Amino acid sequence: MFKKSAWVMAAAVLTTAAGCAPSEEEQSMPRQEAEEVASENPYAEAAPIAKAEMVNTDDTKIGLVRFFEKENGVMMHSEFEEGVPEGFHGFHIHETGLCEPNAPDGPFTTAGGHFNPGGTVHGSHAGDMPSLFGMKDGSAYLKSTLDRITPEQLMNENLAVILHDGPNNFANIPNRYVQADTGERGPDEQTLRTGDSGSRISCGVIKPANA
Ligand SMILES: [Cu+2]
Repeated sequence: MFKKSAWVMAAAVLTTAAGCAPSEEEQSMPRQEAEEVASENPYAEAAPIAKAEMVNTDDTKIGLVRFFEKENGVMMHSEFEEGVPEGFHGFHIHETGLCEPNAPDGPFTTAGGHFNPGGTVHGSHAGDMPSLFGMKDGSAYLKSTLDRITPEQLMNENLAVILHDGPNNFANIPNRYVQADTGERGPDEQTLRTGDSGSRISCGVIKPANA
């Protein structure tokens, strides 16, 4: 009995030594090697290729969205210090780089619909992005990779980033829902086009970063 316990304890000590302490190899990883590993990080950023200064309906700047080129697409990096209502918000790239808070059809309607050169439904638009989450203090931060839009489109097509008031359903309306007016099942045309995230609360024209 004693012998077995002693063996178990010895094994435990050995396991601890092997499992927790950094090995000599790990401790002495050369600096150059560590830098090479960092440069392979897909989220490593160089200079942005395009950016949008986001304003609210009072035409006050509340955030900045920057786009970085990556080997396999684009990295979108957005920061809002304040002014984002708490919760999720539809967040898209729209087709016209014109942000007019006092537009007759409603704030920032001048930015048009989603950037959608492929003529697809919402959720598959080139301008679709993940939703932005507003914190209780009004700040928001979102970083995401995108590969349905190209760096060239972001720099040359005069587009806009739009933040909506409400959450986005990405046109994900299952067929168990029936449209009240037509009796048809699933999403209606407006949902397929917009994701129903409501009015526009912030807008920024996407400009080449060096402009
Ligand atoms: Cu939108």
